[in-house]
Amino acid sequence: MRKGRFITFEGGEGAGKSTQIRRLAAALRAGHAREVVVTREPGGTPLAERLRAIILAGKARDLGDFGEALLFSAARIDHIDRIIRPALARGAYLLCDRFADSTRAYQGARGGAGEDILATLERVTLDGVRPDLTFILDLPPEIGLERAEKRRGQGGVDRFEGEALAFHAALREKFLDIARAEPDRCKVIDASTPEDEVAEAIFSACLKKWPLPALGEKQWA
Ligand code: T5A
Repeated sequence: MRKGRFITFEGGEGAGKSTQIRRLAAALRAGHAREVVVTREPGGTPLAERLRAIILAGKARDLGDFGEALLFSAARIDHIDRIIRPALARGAYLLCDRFADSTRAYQGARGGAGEDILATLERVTLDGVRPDLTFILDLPPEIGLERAEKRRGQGGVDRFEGEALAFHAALREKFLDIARAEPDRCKVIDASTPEDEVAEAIFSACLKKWPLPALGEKQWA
């Protein structure tokens, strides 16, 4: 029976997901007794990491939005089977950098793969494994792309960073649409504020969802 807590982080490029996952994982590990698992998509297993390398190098671009959605979903199925489902069954906090909402947003942003077909693909792929809480890190795409560029240094852009600004603006709207459609699961966080403020907003939302037991107890059960 599933006992764990599944938290996903979503948003556009350079929104600060990896930074905030590191911070939340450290806070959870310091203060609480549950196991904490940090993982990412596409990736998280050897096979899914191989698919990640192919997709982010742009080698599957010619398949189009739906073809790329199939590859992300294939990677996700392996990730769910080998990492996510077992960790949740052990009772872990599972923090995942991107998940199914990224397919809805990125592969849905251009409208080439219809919403209905992406929803059907998602249902089959997830097979009932859905996040308990999703943070949508929201910021203007210009800021996110600039952050991603600074961090990248001399390296080249990947498959999606290289898309036009209009694509990144459409993505932002897609993520906000998802949050509006599922307000109980999704919390929109203003990611344009300093790192500490973003971390505080995320931690508060976790505490609201899973209140701490009496002060002094180590376990955030
Ligand atoms: N994709 C993925 C799909 O198209 N469909 C899918 O189904 C899935 C799962 C993955 C790509 O694949 C696409 C989406 C992506 O394009 P990736 O390398 O994992 O590629 O790319 P991202 O997930 O976008 O990760 P990034 O590393 O680019 O961004 P993060 O993790 O959001 O940002 P982070 O934490 O690395 O921060 C970026 C920089 O900003 C600074 C950090 O120090 C860092 O230098 N920063 C801040 N600066 C100022 N203020 C703050 N509050 C800051 N927070 C972080």
